[in-house]
Amino acid sequence: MIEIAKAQPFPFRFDPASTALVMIDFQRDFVEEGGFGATLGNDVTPLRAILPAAKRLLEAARAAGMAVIHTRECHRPDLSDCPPAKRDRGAPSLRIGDDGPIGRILITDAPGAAIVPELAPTPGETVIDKPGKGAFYATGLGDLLAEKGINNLVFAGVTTEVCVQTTMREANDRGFDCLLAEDATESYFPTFKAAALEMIRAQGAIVGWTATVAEIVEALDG
Ligand code: C5J
Repeated sequence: MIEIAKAQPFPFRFDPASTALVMIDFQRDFVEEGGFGATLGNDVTPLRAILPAAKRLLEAARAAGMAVIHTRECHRPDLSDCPPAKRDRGAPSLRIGDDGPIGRILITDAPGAAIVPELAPTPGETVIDKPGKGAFYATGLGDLLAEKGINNLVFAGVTTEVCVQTTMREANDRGFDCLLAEDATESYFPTFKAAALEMIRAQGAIVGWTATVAEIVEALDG
């Protein structure tokens, strides 16, 4: 067992052998110009800025022997897993499945759906493609974690209040103890990120814990 003493709202204890790092949607579509996030009118610069911290966390988790799981929000090329209710919202000019500057928006085999090279999965790491915001909906993630005997999850990813928070809440309901790396997650909206972090750790860690990458890495290295 190791402990992150400075985690909020109180120390977070975990065994790396039964903990997975979940890297949520570090895809070109969210962090690059021309991708899904940018087509919705967002500035992607803040999301790009966290990539070094996310890389540091990823490398520390790998070195500690933790399981690493990456997720991607994306849809089948025929859009059969994309409800019209999802596709019809957002930017009217460029919708999910349309051809954009880095390929079809949020489509499985399009260049924009790829995980950014800095955080690319290694051959042994699992990549979960998810049609929803949460990583448990319509995926094999729950079964995979059960097979691996995982009971704690450390999260990084984008965006904080959408896919990261949704997945963390789902995980919390399923009985996982969850920690979010504060500086390895980002939102297009600074106030949304701040509120999400507060919501997660409020009321005695009602959804989970938060800690900085430095605090997590220090605990893993120690
Ligand atoms: C969004 C995500 N923001 N990965 N997706 O639509 O958070």
